[in-house]
Amino acid sequence: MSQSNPRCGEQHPCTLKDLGWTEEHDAAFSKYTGPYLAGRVACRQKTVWDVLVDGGSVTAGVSGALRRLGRFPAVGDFVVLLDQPEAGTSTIVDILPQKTLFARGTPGREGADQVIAANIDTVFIVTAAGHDLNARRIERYLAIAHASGARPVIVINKSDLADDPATLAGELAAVSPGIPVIPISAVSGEGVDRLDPYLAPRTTIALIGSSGVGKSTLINRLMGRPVQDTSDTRDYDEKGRHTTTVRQLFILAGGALMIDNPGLREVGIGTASTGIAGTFPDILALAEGCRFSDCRHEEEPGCAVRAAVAAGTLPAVRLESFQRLVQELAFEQDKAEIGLVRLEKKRWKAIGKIQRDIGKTKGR
Ligand SMILES: Nc1nc2c(ncn2[C@@H]2O[C@H](COP(=O)(O)OP(=O)(O)OP(=O)(O)O)[C@@H](O)[C@H]2O)c(=O)[nH]1
Ligand SMILES: [Mg+2]
Repeated sequence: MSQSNPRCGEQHPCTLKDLGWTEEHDAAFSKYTGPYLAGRVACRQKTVWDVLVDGGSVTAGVSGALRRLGRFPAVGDFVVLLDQPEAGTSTIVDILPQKTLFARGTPGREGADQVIAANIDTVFIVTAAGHDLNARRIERYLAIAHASGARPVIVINKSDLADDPATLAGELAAVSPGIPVIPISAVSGEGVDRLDPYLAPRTTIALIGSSGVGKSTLINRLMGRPVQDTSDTRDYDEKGRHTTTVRQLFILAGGALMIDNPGLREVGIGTASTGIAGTFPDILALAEGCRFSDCRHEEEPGCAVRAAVAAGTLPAVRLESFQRLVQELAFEQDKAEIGLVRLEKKRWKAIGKIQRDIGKTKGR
């Protein structure tokens, strides 16, 4: 199958409700009367968006007002369209409130979290047996998944390549207390039915993970036909070869909605602290027993977390990982704050200039 077709939203038999529309959306949309349509963003192609509407799809641009505000819809967003069939155009004029917003920090950029997708119920963090399997990377993915408000599930793909998939699952379960860890093979189909409980109709699942772990292969299996290109990992170079280049939402036969994403190269922790709390509940529970409530688990006396490491009940690497991510979060939050201060300064400068201009006009 080729990805050359620029329109990626397909015709479909679904109603808005089938696409995940709820009573809250009804309430938010009720202020629009006239030639307005509601829909859900399936795909973004540079400057146009494919939007699924009742029974079909339209390609739309974004209104000047949204553009000026820097508000661009993400895949999964519910949007309001100004439909002008006579002019052959549709324009997105509003983005309805988001239930969850899945974003990742973009290292090196000032306080800008990059939105991956909106209104996600479940995130499948996909990894693969072999070199991709890395507990530390999974902790990062978990942190951004928890911060989004969506429920994370870890999927270990390519279990056909592992001698003992259960052992791999056990390794990852140790760094993800309370999170389901499911080994599957998207190629052979082994274990894929264990994903069924997360694929209820009208729920939205996002697939994230490195390039080449088999996200698109899994979508193709769940769709029952090849809707996405996949590529042999032998073609991948050091940086990974990114076969999927645009995010896209698919409607599975059972009625779930699934978003395929390009592989992520860097996973910044972002600026939300909730993610770390969700990812390290074991460390936070231990920290309750520390003598000082602001214990950093470094040199402080009476540290219950370091005591657990010394007793062998908490792996030292997990504490290191926690400390590294906390530091990174503090750095990202500082960066975001500095960015805000700069913006604020810019704003005051602009206001000052406007006031001077007004003063000059008055004097004329
Ligand atoms: N052995 C084995 N190979 C698999 C499995 N799933 C996917 N692959 C192979 O892994 C390669 C990469 O799969 P893709 O589905 O393109 O990976 P992706 O995660 O979508 O990659 P990007 O689009 O670059 O992010 C392909 O050659 C697949 O055939 C599996 O369960 N077992
Ligand atoms: Mg892909």
